[in-house]
Amino acid sequence: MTSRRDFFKFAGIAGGAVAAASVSRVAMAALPEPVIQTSPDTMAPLVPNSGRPYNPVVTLNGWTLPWRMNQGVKEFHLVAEPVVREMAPGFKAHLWGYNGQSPGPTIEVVEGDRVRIFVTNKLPEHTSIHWHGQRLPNGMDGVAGLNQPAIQPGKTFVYEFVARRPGTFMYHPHADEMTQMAMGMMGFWVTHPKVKNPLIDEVQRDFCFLLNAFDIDPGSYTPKIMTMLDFNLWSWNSRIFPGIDSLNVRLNDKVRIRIGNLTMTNHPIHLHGHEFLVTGTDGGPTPKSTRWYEVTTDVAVGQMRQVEFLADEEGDWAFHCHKSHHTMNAMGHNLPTLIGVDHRGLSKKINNLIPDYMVMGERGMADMTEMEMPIPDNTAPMMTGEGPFGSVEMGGMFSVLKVRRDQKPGDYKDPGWFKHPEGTVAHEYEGPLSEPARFKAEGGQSMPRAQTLSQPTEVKVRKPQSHNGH
Ligand SMILES: [Cu+2]
Repeated sequence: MTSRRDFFKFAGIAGGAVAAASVSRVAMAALPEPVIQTSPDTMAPLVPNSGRPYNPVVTLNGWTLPWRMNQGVKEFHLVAEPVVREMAPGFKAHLWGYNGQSPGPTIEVVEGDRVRIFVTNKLPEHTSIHWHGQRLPNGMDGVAGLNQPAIQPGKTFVYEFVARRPGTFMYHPHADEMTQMAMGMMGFWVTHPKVKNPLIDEVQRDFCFLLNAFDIDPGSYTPKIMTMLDFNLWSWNSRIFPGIDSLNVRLNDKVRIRIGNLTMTNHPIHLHGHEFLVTGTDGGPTPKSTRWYEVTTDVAVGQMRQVEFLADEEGDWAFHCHKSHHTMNAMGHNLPTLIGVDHRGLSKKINNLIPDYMVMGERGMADMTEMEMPIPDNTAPMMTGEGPFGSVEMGGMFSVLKVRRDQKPGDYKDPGWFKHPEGTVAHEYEGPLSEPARFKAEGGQSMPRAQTLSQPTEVKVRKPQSHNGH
């Protein structure tokens, strides 16, 4: 979670860039020093110290790339390279990314800025970068083979264009794309408006993250790059719950969240406790007449959505993808449904023959979070996360919006769990119970049950006999 410690870490990085920018003219002629980040923490927003002012974004479990001004041009240096990403505490993945992380750093500029981006390729194969959604000269669009030659290993290319329209963008390779995106190569891009724009509101909190997905076998470190659809890790900025930081805001803050989808399926992103408006897409701000309130918005493949709301309800509000298998981590899922099948005693007997055997899901899957199940090293638990009331039983694309009355303006620190006002938490009913009345009819009126079926059908489960008489 964000802390002052993180802020100072970040300040250190930004300081490095400032130092690089204030050295000699000789250095100015050369490439900007690449800034590398190896921590997966959410870094404090990078307040611009040169160029036009703007209200910076916060990248969930990520950071913004510092730049240097070179005769009015904002210069950035991206390094495509293998990285180690901690996807959740205790689980590390060997990915490809930019400047030490997957995703790469967020690039923030202002509408009208001339931007020069140096891209150094330290991968074992060629690459390129496509600036998804930007208006730019065709030769800067980054499709290897179509708009430029691919960047060979060891080479550095320069992209240069004017950030012509404000909005929410992303960048990713357009060379051996399936491999390079499956390995985690992508990043966020925000272009802030130059002047007050009637379609772009000022907000107190502005968050951004990319939806991404990986297929990493339990116990291994490297994604399977041939996977087309059946990914087993659903992540935000290459982090999975409980590794995704909470979004911490002050009560009555206006909040914007920018989301881009670089997975191979759609994600209905759902916020509890508030209604939001979709105020922007990858095409720019949405006209006001097209906006309506929702609590879930679908972000399709290759799309970006910008949602905004007033955080006017205190509490810890779940924020997640609504596909339930996207809020779980890797598991063996070729399993029959065993709800209702009584296995008591059975696993013990099988264990004598196969020591690691276990039966899953006979009373639902919630048990799995409490079982002491041996899992291979470097594996994220399937469903986990300790909340104030017990296991949250989630994984993957899940986080929490924390709305607090006493959060300071501009403070992104995790305030801890919500302290509920007396009498506002669901609790066990302890009064008298009566038998529920059951409606007796078999089926509806329109399709009466066939008279010939005299005996109800039941699925018989054959259980092995045990010595102690189960
Ligand atoms: Cu999803």
